[in-house]
Amino acid sequence: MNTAYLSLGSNLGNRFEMLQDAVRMLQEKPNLKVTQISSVYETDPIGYTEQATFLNIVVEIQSYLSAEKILLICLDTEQTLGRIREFRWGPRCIDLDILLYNDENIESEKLTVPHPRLHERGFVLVPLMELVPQGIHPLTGVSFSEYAEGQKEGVHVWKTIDGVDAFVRLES
Ligand code: A4P
Ligand code: MG
Repeated sequence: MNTAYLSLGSNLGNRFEMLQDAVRMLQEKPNLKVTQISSVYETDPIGYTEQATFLNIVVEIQSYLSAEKILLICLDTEQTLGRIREFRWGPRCIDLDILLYNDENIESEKLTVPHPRLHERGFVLVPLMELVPQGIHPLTGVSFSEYAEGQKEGVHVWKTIDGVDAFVRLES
């Protein structure tokens, strides 16, 4: 069994419903289980800053699928929910990234794991630390909490969540 962490973000349309729909779609996959979910955070945009604030979550999944297969599920979920890629780091109704896949280091044309920008983004680190408080970066050995120091500005709890099932049933 493999454990992976996915980052989900939305800053277009009904952001909360986008996250719910994406988690529901993940839950419906036969070979994959969503085992943990973070609080929902409202976060200032990073990269291209002239855009609306995001809602971000991190989920833990368990699956026998390869990281490449999980990436295909992420891309398929983005497409189904109607994501239009306009430009890099620009607004998106839903974005799913693989942060970690076990402690593996994967570098292929299509996939880089751990996610190359994981350690420099509060909107990823803060929710990830909720799920793995003692977590360390598998390549550098530095703890996520150490990386998160100084990167928590602009990352605020928007809604606390009481488990995956409660999350998908919440009224937006
Ligand atoms: N790819 C490679 N590695 C991965 C991975 N670990 N997970 C490839 C997912 N995909 C990976 O992705 C382009 C290609 O990256 C995929 O087809 C896959 O083959 P994309 O989603 O189209 O590109 P992107 O998301 O526009 O660019 P990028 O570089 O992934 O952006 P980031 O780093 O994800 O940043 N600010 C806030 N507050 N919250 C956010 O969620 N998100 C971004 C996007 C910028 N600023 C943000 C947020
Ligand atoms: Mg992405």
